[in-house]
Amino acid sequence: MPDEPSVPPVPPRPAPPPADAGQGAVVAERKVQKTEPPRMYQVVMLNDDYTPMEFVVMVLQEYFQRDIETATQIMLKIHHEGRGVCGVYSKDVAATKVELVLTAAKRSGHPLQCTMEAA
Ligand code: TYC
Repeated sequence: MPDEPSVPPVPPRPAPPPADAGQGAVVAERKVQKTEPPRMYQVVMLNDDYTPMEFVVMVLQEYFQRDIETATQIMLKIHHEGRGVCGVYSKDVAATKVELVLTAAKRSGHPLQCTMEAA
């Protein structure tokens, strides 16, 4: 008796269906849209020895829409800990707020510094 092949022959694959599924129309595959939420940035204010506390509270009220109590708490936190978060915003808004604060500080002759960092 002749040797049997140990692996049976592989049958040919059926041809893939035509892209138009035989209907004369190409159907786009539905893909789940994944839109990442925009990256957020925190505006951080830094302590210094010269900017008056009242000016910092005014800045927090004016540019970060904080009420006087919250503004005072944030200012004191910065005063004691060296830095504090004024708010969290999209990139453009955070950059604009940093500019506004630095401009206001410079105009008033205070060395107040603030910056933005990825939240
Ligand atoms: N340390 C300042 C003072 O004693 C007050 C101050 C608070 C300054 C917060 C800057 O971001 C600041 N007058």
